[in-house]
Amino acid sequence: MSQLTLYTAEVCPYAQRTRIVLGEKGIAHEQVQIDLDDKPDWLADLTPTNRVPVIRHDDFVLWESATVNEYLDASFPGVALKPADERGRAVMRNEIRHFDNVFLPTFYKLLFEQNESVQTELRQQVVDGFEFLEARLGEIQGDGPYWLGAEMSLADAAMWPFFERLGVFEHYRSLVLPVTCVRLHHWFDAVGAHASVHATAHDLDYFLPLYTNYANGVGSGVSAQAFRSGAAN
Ligand SMILES: N[C@@H](CCC(=O)N[C@@H](CS)C(=O)NCC(=O)O)C(=O)O
Repeated sequence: MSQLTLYTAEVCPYAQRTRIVLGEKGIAHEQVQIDLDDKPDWLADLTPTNRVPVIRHDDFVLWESATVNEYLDASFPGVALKPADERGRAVMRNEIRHFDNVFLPTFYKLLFEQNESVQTELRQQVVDGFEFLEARLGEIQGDGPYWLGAEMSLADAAMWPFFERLGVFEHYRSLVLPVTCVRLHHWFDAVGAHASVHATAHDLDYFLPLYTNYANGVGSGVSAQAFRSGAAN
């Protein structure tokens, strides 16, 4: 029987991606919680990124949520969380890549930004980003309701946790997902209805105090440094 350990943090949306995949596939594992404000020294020995999520599968250690999730999906039985054909898988990877490298940096820069007129510009850029994603869904989703169509995939697991935190952005930065983004609204509800996703979810009261530092621009971890400068994590 193989042993699987997930190094995670409850607040972390990237680790949440992996928890969704573990839940959706019903993979037995243990979780080790990492305090992101007081990371253990051994985390840097486990992963050069010094970030969660990390998994240890027997003697194999792997980090980076997108890579971890592909590995878990390919290595364990259960529902397949990727398209059956190579083209579909390539599209899925590009959707996640765009989200991580283009959408998220602006999204988080808005949360860190303290200057109100810059916030106004960034808020518009994020709304443009939502509209881009909405248009993208129109091109690839068909009748949905998932990102890639009728089946849940790693793309849903990758994006849902960040949309779950939208209330934080509304509270601190008056950002809302436009009502015209009908596909995105439906998608969020459909993915959130999965038991595996629901099991990882929290309400706004949980998130708001945890994001105060980011909203005040003072987060000091490696993630905060990256997002404050508008980089990807
Ligand atoms: N690209 C990474 C990002 C992971 C990440 O940024 N994790 C954050 C927590 S949400 C972290 O561990 N940060 C450590 C720190 O801020 O010191 C992934 O997809 O796994």
